[in-house]
Amino acid sequence: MYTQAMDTAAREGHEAPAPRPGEDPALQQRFDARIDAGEFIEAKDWMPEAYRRTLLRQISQHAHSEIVGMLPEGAWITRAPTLKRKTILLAKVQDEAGHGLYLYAAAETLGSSRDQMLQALHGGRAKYSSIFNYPTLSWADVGTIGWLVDGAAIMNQVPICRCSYAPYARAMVRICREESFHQRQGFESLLTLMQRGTPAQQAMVQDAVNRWWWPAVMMFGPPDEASPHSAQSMRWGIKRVSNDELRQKFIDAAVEQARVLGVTLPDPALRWNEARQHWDFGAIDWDEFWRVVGGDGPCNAERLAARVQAWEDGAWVREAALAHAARRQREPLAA
Ligand code: FAQ
Repeated sequence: MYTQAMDTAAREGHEAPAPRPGEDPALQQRFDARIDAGEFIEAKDWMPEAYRRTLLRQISQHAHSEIVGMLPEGAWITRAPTLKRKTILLAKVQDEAGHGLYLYAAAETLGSSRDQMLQALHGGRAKYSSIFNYPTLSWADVGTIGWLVDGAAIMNQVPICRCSYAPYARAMVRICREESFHQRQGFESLLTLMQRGTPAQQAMVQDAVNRWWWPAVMMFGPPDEASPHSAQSMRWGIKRVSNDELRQKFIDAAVEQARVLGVTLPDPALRWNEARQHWDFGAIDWDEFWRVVGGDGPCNAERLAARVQAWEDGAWVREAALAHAARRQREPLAA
């Protein structure tokens, strides 16, 4: 279900941007031909500056999302209802940290340092996914994040395993395998609450689904016609499937899963469309999306403050690691 075909929407009609001053048109043509032939680009290969910048923007935003994404669920580690659930949640949050590290490492191959990327995040200049600016109010939110947020993340990320930039594509293979575990543990946790829980626990699940559904639908980004980067990113094989197509695939999958869980999705306009062979859905509140992306969501300030605090609290660890590395260089046997 989450391994949709990674063949791509047509690239025709998207012209490559003109070479920038100083860029050799012959190199540009060779690059375009490699992209058209479906070849992967490696870190040391020539690439247009605009391609490099687009990748750096997307990969660093993605890395920040994984790291900030640890916070909403992390808040429940001390309150997980059983030791089993606590262990699973600890492992999941730790996985997200690992994803952030693979992605920062992939972004570093494009010439930016981790410090620069983190400064951009901490200074409010870099984006991360809108979804992590919503609060986790109950235990059911943790299962719902696994089901819907990881579900949306996989839908979006499986096609990136075939991104034209090889270091990003390689990082995504492992990330997608782990995300798919995350999605299933979330679904299983909700299923347990729905099938073996009390009416109050079932109501808690429905309440969580009501709050997370629309933010999850928004995760795929603005509609295609309002997405400034999509056309060029599709042309370059960075994006393989459009925002709207992925959103539709996600909704189609989630409707059936909601039926199995026994929860209602909070969209009265959801209706099967026989002609389209897809579920029609209601209007998305794009004002809310842009408000949250712009910094004015329920938890933006709290999330950023937590990341800055963690960075400051970790300063002594970084200093100690650097001092240790310097000592090993000076005295190789001292380790
Ligand atoms: N939130 O022209 P487009 C996860 C921005 S990881 C905030 O369509 P693009 C794992 C966009 O950056 C979730 N901003 O842009 C997990 C751009 O702004 P800019 C993250 C958004 O790049 C689970 C502007 O709007 N996943 O969940 C959002 O072609 C559970 C115009 O948009 C990724 O990052 C948004 N939702 O397409 C962790 C996947 N959507 O840069 C913990 C990789 C759009 O011009 C717990 N990224 N914007 O200032 C992508 O696939 C793409 O970057 C998109 C956006 C699809 C997100």
